[in-house]
Amino acid sequence: MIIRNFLVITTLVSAVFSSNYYTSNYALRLLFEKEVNFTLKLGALVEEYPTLEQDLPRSKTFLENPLITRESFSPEVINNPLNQYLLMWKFSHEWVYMANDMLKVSTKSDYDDTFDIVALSGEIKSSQVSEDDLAKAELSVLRVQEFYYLDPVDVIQGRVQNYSARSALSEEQTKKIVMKAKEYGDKCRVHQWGRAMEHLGMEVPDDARGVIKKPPTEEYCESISCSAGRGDGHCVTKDHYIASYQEACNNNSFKLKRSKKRNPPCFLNAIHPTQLLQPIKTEWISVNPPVYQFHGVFTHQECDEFWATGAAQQSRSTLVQKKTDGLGTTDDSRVGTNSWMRNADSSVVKMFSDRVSYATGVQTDVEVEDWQVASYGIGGHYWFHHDYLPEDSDFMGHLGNRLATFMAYLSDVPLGGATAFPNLKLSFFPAKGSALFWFNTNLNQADLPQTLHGGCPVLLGAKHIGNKWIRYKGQFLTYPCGKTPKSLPTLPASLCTYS
Ligand SMILES: O=C(O)CCC(=O)C(=O)O
Repeated sequence: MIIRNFLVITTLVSAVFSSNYYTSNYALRLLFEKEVNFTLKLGALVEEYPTLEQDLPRSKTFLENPLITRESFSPEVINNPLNQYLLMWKFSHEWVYMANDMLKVSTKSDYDDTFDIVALSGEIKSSQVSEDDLAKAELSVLRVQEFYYLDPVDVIQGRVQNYSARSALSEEQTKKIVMKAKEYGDKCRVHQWGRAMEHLGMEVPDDARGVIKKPPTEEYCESISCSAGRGDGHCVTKDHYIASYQEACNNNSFKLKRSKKRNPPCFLNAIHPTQLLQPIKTEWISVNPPVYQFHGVFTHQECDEFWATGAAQQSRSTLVQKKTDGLGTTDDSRVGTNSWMRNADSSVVKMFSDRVSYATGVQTDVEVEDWQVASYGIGGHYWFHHDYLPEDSDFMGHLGNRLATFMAYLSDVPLGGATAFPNLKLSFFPAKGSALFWFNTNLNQADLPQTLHGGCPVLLGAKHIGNKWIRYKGQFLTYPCGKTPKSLPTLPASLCTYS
């Protein structure tokens, strides 16, 4: 009895703390692993106590229809936003009911030695997904549906473009998503999803019927952005930036526009002996602000090792503030996790830093920020922003502003997840081992506002990146202060051979 009470208490305590699955690809992966393990454990219990199948009426469905099995465990399944939503639903509803039923039956006399039943019940409850967390996942589903112009009929039927989820959404789940849109005053989505429900023969929630009878106009729906806006579900007028950003993320009409004469593609010389056999291929994308793209800077294995070094320490990403109270703020304009690593942490981190130096000429040994390893959750994104720091930021310290950003893509992302620069009409889709490098300020630390950029919502896949922000202070050898107030940095000629 004492053990049982202890388990129930620890269960409740950890349930309180185990929220925020929706922001974390890593936590969701672990939750998928739990789905596999709990199903196996349940199967073993049913084998041990044959009467359990009657006493736990849900067990048959659980065993016959797990969301994932060892055999089906694959990136395509676990990184599908609808599977992630279905999993979160299961861990906020069905597994919880199952855990409660288990506790009840464990008191029956047929189960003398019920420690294993109680233990599994406790394990399940400690992984419980909170209603709040699930509500954010609903918002994420709405975000990708709106942002990538998905047909809600497809989404409800479990399709994300050409990828199928493990099952369709149920009527109850769809209703909750519609009600989430209603809660944020998003009439357009309520109408779109409500019509989709009708089309699929589902019962539309009462609260949505009015909107279906009196739909908002098409012009109105085109003029606003709700879940696709700042990502927090509130509708805003779609201004030039939002429209350009959404378009860049969808890569609809943005083609790399560059004059070959002014912007020759440039190929890196192998300036370091380790790069002799594999010089880093560099493209000069934009002069003002200076933006470069590097191809094949890191091997896939190096990317995996780098990500694995920072994966387990991930916590919710925060926004840079003027004043650093050490906590940072969180909101749904950034749905993801991150952790920080320095050269001394592991040889792979040092090797990444060295590679940044070979590719760009910056020094990465002293007076630099740590590496940020970031990852995104369901429909995870980072709303557009600048990387340079506000002038009065505490974070500026003695190192000066963030002269440049080096961003390494540690994974391929099958759908969505581009890095988009709305002002430059540019978007870059993640390719594992490639990197972007751009200057946030000129050589006199004046902000370059055209570097506005964001991480577009991930539609399908896991997006992991590594960011190295290069502060102004330690870079005077390669990037000395400019001759004129507007002098722009460029990669030193010694690093490039022009074709
Ligand atoms: O995820 C991206 O593509 C952009 C990330 C970014 O802007 C940042 O971490 O500051």
